[in-house]
Amino acid sequence: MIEISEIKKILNSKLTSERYAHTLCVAEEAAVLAKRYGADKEKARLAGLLHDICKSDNRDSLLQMMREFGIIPDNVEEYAEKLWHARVGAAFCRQRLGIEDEDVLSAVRYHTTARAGMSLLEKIVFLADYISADRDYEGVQEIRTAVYAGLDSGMRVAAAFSMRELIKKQRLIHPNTVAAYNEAMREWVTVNRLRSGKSI
Ligand code: DGI
Ligand code: FE
Ligand code: FE
Repeated sequence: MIEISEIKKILNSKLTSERYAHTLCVAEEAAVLAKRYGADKEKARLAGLLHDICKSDNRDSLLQMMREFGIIPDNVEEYAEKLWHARVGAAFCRQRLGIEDEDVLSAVRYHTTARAGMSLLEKIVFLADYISADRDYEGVQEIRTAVYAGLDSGMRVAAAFSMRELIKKQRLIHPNTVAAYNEAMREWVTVNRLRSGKSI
């Protein structure tokens, strides 16, 4: 198993200083959320550290790694280059760092789009990325409050925020992003129906 100190050295050399600082904040937040919500703290810290490992790579090296790792962009990824670092990052962790923990690898892979049926660790990394200490975008406080109220409310508020932002910016929406939103909302709609006494 690769040592954390070795991983930090690699991250420090691959990432811009701002992105490296973000990575440390996400690792810290993921560990806090893991403790709060009963996940493995060290796995959460590791996945948080690794989640943006390929974020500072340029387009050419991302394309090169996609070829090398056999990643074929789907018909949304073709039009959304910001999604590439997550899939390439997970493959990099497996192929170059020898990370074998599938839950850690999929937390890296799905940290940008999210997806339906996420594991506890996947949700924790996705949400930690949204609310880490370095984040100061408008609306972050509302998401922090929702995440600390519960993982389900966190997923609902974060998924809805993603959808609004993507539409506002006229970007394509990945099917995994839509599936995560629908899953988070389905439960909410059901609870509200039961509360209001409606059957459908
Ligand atoms: O890497 P970070 O900046 O820490 O954050 P991230 O990996 O969550 O997001 C990277 C970008 O990806 C951000 O600008 C939002 C965008 N994104 C997330 N889901 C989708 C998406 N972009 C498109 N086009 N479609 C998506 O479904
Ligand atoms: Fe990212
Ligand atoms: Fe990130």
